[in-house]
Amino acid sequence: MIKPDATGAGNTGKIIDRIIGAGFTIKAMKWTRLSMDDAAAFYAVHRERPFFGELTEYMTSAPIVAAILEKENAVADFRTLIGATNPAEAAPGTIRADFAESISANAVHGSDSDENAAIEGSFFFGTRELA
Ligand code: FUP
Repeated sequence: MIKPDATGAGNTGKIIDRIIGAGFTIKAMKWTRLSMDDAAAFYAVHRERPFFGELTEYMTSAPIVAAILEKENAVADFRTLIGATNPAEAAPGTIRADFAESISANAVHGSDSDENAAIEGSFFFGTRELA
């Protein structure tokens, strides 16, 4: 997912370019906006965390781009491409180092396992939307 800070700053195209340049194939993609219910459901695992309110407010503040990406070793390679959650700790040249504003407004989201990638993919897309 490309998050509100990045869509709002006009960085969507540059980020998609980096993703394709790193060898990912786009299987599905959409520009949309999360409702509060959507954001709360997507981040349900974080609902007891102190930053949950700020996170859901932020995630609904502007449009996002949701995508399903394919690559050998996609989960690990995407996390390498985007860098650490906190952009201050993200390696130089990663998407978060170059585009993120803060730990919450951190430009992109990547699934943390194949299992969660399947769950998060079906949160946004139906089977007919897969290329
Ligand atoms: P990541 O897997 O890198 O997206 O990070 P997490 O799943 O740990 O966190 C999900 C989102 O919660 C982050 F993208 C931003 C937000 N977050 C905060 O706002 N503050 C924190 O201290 C940790 C995470």
